[in-house]
Amino acid sequence: ARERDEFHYGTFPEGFKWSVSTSAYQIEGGWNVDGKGESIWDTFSHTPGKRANNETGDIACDSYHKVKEDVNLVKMLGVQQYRFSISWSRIFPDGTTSYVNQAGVDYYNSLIDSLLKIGVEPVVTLYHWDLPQALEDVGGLLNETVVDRFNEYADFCFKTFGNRVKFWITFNEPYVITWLGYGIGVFAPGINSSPGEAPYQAAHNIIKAHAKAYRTYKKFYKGKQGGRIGMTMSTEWAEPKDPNNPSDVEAADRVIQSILGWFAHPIFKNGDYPEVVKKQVNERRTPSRLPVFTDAEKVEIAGTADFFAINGYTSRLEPIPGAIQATPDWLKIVPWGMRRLLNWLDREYGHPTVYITENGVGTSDATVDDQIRVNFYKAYINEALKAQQLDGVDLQGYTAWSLMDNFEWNSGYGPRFGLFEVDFNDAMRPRTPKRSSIYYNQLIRNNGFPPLQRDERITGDFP
Ligand code: PNW
Repeated sequence: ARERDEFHYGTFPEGFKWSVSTSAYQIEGGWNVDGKGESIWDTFSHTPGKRANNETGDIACDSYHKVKEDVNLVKMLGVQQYRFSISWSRIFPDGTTSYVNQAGVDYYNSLIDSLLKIGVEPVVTLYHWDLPQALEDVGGLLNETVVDRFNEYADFCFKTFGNRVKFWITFNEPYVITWLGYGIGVFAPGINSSPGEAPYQAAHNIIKAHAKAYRTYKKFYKGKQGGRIGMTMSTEWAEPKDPNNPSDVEAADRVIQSILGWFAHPIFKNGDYPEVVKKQVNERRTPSRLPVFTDAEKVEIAGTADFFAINGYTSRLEPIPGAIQATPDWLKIVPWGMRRLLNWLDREYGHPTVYITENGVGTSDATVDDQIRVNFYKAYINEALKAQQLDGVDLQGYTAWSLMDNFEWNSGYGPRFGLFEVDFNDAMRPRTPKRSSIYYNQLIRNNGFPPLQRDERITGDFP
């Protein structure tokens, strides 16, 4: 059927950015050393019963002590970029600028400098879910003052690292932050809100904080530093049950609008939530849980991204014929969903420049013989190539999640997403290349799938 397209041979345009990603809490460890303040993930993971096997990120991959090792892995892959995140409370232990923890600044300086030395461009996420606990204590993302606190933190990072960092991401996946953290409470800070106004309030403040930091960068740094800044958003692809039935298409569209459009519409369009989302939320409950932007805020928010950064892993509509269940539970392997998602946002947001800032698959064991991940990357990246070459999506970069096995949030160390295996039973946390790291390196050297590779067909049985 339509989803079983031919494999497409071809290469990405010159200058395409291959990248690989991690986040601070998932890899750094060193949760209480050298003056670092606690974050909501420290608190959450120290609360019994919140994660699989009560595992924590206290040590994780011990990356705080392993700059050299990590940079060497990045080098082995041959990527042009490395996307990592800064731990806010490692820099500002109580979340405010009242005290700078120099050891934290030193750590990121050394990471950035080591990357530049091997010719790899740092891509820095400012917020990958680890809010300083001190800010949570005064209401966290639900308190509007977080907008100014985030802006001050971002300003400091631009000032301190911006002479070397030219690619900034404000927030990682606000949808996941808001629903998992403030709606159903399975992620930090574990707020289970009913009737569910908290996710909307948190989202509102995230969008304002993002916009304020963008404006700060543009006004004070962009001119002399010449970098770019955006927000990483995520969604599953929602496939209409019957693509020829307009009401099915509309229903699937609503799903994407309420996950991705919730954030992308204000930023890429008119500074406000999508009409379908407003209608849906406003109708469901009175008074509405959806906060309202003032006209001045709309003006400040609209147009605050220099590129569209998207994380894509999976697709839904029960059941997608041929979808393969992977690890974790929510991840079903549907490579063609990536192509459709890229096309959807290309059309919806007026042909933006797009970077895939995460894509990957977990396995339930630590094996380095990870043929399933090889097949996954091959199939998903090939669909991304089709979107770029056949459909004209302005895709300029692709990022694999993740550089190495790490703390997979409330699933602990069960799901393994790494291109490198990490032995969490060994105090030295040794890293070992998996088969997929060798494959990814080869793909990067080829810049895709040149026709020469014709004999090398997908052997897996992905849809
Ligand atoms: C991402 N979904 O989250 C995060 O950015 C990473 O920190 C995380 O390790 C990675 O995915 C793997 O889980 C997502 O339901 C969580 O489609 C859920 C979804 C997507 C991304």
